[in-house]
Amino acid sequence: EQVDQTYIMIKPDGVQRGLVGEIISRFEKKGFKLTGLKLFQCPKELAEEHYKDLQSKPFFPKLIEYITSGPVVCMAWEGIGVVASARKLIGATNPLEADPGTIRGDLAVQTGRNVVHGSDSPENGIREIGLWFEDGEVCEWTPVQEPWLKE
Ligand code: DAT
Ligand code: MG
Repeated sequence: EQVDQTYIMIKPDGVQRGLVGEIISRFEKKGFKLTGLKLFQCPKELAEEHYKDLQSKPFFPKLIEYITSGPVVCMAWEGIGVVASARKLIGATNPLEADPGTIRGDLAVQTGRNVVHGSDSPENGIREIGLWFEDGEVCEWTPVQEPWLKE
């Protein structure tokens, strides 16, 4: 199976609401490998680059304001099928449409305050990790639990 990388980010509302531990736990407990982690105040230019595909949307200025409104938690996660699986753990973009049991379904109510980001493809996972992390900030390591997660 193909090992992928995804960029997961706890947005400023998740940090302010004290949900950092709760959100990290969900990916940890699932069995994915954390390879990068930092608290970071995002500059406007980086937020704009990250969301450049949404540039023409009417909500773009508010989205940039939101993402830069306080520190975010930047994470890189690795695993088989991690991109699609993380999107399932996160739930639908609109938290009112997100299934119970998902992060947005359990912890949020508005699209504009949906607490977490997850890459939408393996290519974007690599692109976004490259955007948000400097060289040397992503670690290669082998968790002791690995033989108990994969046969
Ligand atoms: P996702 O974060 O589920 O990948 P997306 O990539 O389509 O969703 O949009 C990125 C973010 O932009 C999303 O998390 C919240 C914001 N957003 C998307 N659609 C929106 C809308 N119709 N109104 C306000 N904000 C929106
Ligand atoms: Mg997206």
